[in-house]
Amino acid sequence: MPRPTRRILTLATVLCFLAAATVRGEERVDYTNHKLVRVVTQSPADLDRIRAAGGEVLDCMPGPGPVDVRFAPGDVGNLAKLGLDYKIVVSDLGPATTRHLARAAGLGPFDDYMPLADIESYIEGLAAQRPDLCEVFSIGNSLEGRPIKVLHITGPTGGDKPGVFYHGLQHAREWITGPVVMYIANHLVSNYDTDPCVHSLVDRGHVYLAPCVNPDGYTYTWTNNRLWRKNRRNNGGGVYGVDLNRNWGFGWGGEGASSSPSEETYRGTGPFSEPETTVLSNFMAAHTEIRAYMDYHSYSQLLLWPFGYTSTQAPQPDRTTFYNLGIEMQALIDSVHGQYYEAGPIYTTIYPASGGSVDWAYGDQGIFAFTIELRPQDFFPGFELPAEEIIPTCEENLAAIMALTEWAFNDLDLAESPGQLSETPPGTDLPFSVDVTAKYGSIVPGSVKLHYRYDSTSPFAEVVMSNVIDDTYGAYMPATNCEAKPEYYFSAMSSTGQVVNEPCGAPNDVHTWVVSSSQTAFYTETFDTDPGWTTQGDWAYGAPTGGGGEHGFTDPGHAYTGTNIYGYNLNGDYTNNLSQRHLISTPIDCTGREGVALDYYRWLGVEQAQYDHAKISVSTDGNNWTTIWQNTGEVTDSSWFHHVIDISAIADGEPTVYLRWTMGTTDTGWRYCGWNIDDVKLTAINCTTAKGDWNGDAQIDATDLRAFPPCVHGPETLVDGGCGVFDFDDNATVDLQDYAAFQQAIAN
Ligand code: 0X9
Ligand code: ZN
Repeated sequence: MPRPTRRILTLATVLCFLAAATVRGEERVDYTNHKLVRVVTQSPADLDRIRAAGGEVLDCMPGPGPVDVRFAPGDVGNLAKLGLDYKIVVSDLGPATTRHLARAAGLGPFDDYMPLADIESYIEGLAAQRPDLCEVFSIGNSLEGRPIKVLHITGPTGGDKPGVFYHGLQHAREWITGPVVMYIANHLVSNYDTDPCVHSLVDRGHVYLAPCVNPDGYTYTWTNNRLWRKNRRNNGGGVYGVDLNRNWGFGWGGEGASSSPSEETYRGTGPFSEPETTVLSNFMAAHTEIRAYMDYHSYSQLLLWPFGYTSTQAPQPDRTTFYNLGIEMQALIDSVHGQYYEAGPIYTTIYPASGGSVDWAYGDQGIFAFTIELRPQDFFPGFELPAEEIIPTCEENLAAIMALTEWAFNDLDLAESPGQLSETPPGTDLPFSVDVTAKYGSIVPGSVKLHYRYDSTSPFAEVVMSNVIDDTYGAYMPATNCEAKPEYYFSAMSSTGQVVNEPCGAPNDVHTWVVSSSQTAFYTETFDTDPGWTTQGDWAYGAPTGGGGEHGFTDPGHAYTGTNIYGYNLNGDYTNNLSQRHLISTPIDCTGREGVALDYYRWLGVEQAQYDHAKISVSTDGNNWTTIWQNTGEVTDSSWFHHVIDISAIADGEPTVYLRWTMGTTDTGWRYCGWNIDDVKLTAINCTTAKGDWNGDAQIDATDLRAFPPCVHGPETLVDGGCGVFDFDDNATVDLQDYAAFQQAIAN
């Protein structure tokens, strides 16, 4: 099913700036025993009646149909008198608004939300842990005089380096945004020594992270009003707060911002009227190395880029860059926990909003600026995302922000060309290609290189890649045999002097290549004669008769090949209330086999997996079984189906391998035709390379001779590289004793 467009939902949820009580806000707001009620309205007049009964309509565009309403305890009694259908969704809104009292001790940093002091201690703790990589400093003070703290992370290498700036909590109630920034900090610091890509990123640039840029507002959400959004400017008349994300000086005062101090989107008295936006913009303007920016918000799962003040988009080529980065991040987020974040420019994807930080960062400073609205998708739970979702939200967003950071820190973009092969047969050259584009400077001619080796213990060889077409560069790695385990990476140099590797952790992280011939059968059982396998229950050897089919289809009327098969009840359906009944093969010898796969034909009928079961398992001793396949839904084959299952993890190299097909258990109703199986094979990678045939081309000649000296002078002991073909005397070392035999082989 294609993804539904979330546009309408989004507008309905995010536009809603919640309770009027949250706007003025000096008093302590506590919703203990207030109820969230879903009331089904018939007409606009019903909305007025709900309000008259004391209900606060929370939907932004309430129409006829279900509407979310908050009722104070004293007003709940009025609900029944309205004569409308309703359901109490949350019986006590109190815990969410008073939860700051409840943070348990002994929790991990991402197990629950943290007050400001703990957030600051957390980043200061990281800096204390790795003073060689980190420092925490204040970039200036908030209105009430709280420091706005930034964690600066970079490796010890000097020189001019690019930077990125990511922050949370510009909007005070959007609590999930703080942990997301802290999580990025922890990832970079904790994995610097162990993850080659993190190490190289941290060395190559400045990462500036500020978990909380609105410390006054955030403090207020813990002490007074969980749903406070703005800063704490006293606007007079008992009205507080400027929406910091309407106060930035690019397109200030335009659409989607309010001039009214009591509104949630109040823009302030002028651009940068607030110390928080002034301090942040001064910091960004001073740090001209900053290339990318992320302003985390919540909620509604959106990934946004400029502009917010106008429907006009960024000019080319930046528009395409925003789009490409945006959809790459969107895909990465989706890949972690399957969460969909809609992506697009602010104005058209969420709503017009002027005076936002990303408009200024890009429009004024030329920084590639994004804003992500984090989880959840919907109004409920809205800003009060449950603590259990902190870590998943952090995880999915880490993937995206790492990609943005890598993009920002690389002067060149290198991407292995799409449609790349990763497997070739022996005896053919291995083709590689990479797309290289310059973002800063230009590509140094002749600097695009393929680095390769035939096994993980040899040094890398390098070849200059030639420009094939447009941005694509290609090169070949000379053919090898299928004992080789090729590894490779790409590199290129920018005229700025920066060398960029792909993958980013190279040479410690590399791509691999498989040299292999196709799978070939080493065991074949066509059931033309009775193989004498063990059968239980109604498992039988013989000719199928096309019976059964109470549900699904009947049994087959004929074998896949020949006359006979194994089937569970050759003449009809399996029975109800069945316990497990097995068909077990005789042992099969897989000694010396690699990449073993089960390859057979099936005709199976079985009910959905919560009712009836069919499975296949494998054993190396006939006692301990590993399931390799089971039905996950209803299966209704109406013809012979070719079924191939990789069993290499269990079967490779094993002297006795047993195969087992199981019928059952089944429940009390609905019978299907069950298992029918024919033409069972085990296949393995066919890789026999003659001794001396280095490149696997079936000739032993001068080409192979060239590879001999590195194999002798290279690693002493052969692990699994391609040099094994020169080990004529099989003593696990290629040496001069082998040379005589090799010369003999060339001569023949
Ligand atoms: O309205 C906002 O400021 C953001 N949504 S939120 O619900 N978190 O308040 C959207 C920000 C869009 N960005 C800019 N206008 N720069
Ligand atoms: Zn926000």
